[in-house]
Amino acid sequence: MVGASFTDSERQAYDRDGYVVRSNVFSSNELATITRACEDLIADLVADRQEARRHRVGSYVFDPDLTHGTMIKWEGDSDVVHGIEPFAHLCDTLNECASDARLIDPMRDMVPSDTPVLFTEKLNLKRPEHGGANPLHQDYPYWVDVAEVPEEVATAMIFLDDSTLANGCLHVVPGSHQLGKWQTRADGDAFLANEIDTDAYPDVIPQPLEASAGTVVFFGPFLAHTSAPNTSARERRALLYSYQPPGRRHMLDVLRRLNKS
Ligand SMILES: O=C(O)CCC(=O)C(=O)O
Repeated sequence: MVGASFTDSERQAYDRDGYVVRSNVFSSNELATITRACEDLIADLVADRQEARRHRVGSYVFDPDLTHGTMIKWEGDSDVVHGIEPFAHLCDTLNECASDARLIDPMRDMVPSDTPVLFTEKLNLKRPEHGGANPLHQDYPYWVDVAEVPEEVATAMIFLDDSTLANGCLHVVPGSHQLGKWQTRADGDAFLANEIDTDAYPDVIPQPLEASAGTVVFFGPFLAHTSAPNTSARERRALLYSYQPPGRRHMLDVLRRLNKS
C-alpha cells in the first residue's frame, strides 16, 4: 500500500468508533531511521537546555524551549523527557515523514481538505519504567483557542515500538466522538480542565489498543483516549502528526507569539 484513502470499511469504522488502525504501515528499516532521528533530536534539545523553566500544569510538567520553538514535557521533576511538541521544523527526516502519502491519503478522509497540512506534532517517549500516564482526554479542548478550527484537526499516531499493556499502550473509548465534547475536570488549573472528568462517566472503561511497531492509528479530535505509565523495561515511543486544512496557524505560531509576549 503506497498511500491509500480509507476503504469503505475503514470509513465505517471511523464514523462508528472514531478511529482506524492500520498495521505494518512503516517497515522496520523506516522505523529505525525515524527512531534514530527522534533520539538525536531529543539528545540535542536536552544538551542545549541552559536554563530549565518548568511549569507544572494539569498532569504535565512543561518547559517552553522558545529558542527552538518547542515545548519540552518532562516526567515530573526528573531528567527524563516525556515528550516534545512541535518538532517537524527541527528535523528534516521527521518533517518529510509528515508528507508521506501513508499519512496524507487517509487524512483527506478525516480533514475537510485535499491538501491537509500540519497543525502540530508530538513525540511521546514513554521511557522504560519512567514514562508517565496520559490521562483520559479528547484532543479538542486542548486545541480550542490554539487551532483556528479545532474540530477540523485529526491525528495519525505512528508507533515506533511494539506497544502493549505493560509499556503503556493507547486505550480508546470507541464511539466516544459521537458525544461531542465530554465533561471536563473542574478541580484544578486551566490545563487540568482539558482532561475528562472521569467521575462523570463511571461506566466508561477505555479499551486497550495494543499495536505492533509500524502501526498507525488515525483518530479525530473528539476520540476519548488515555494511556497508562510504562512499567516495563521496554521503550514505547510514538509520533503524533495532527493535520488541518491549509492556511491556518500552526502550533509553532502560538509558541512564537509566546516568545514575543
Ligand atoms: O502517547 C500516548 O499514549 C497518548 C498520547 C496522547 O493522547 C497525547 O499526547 O495527546
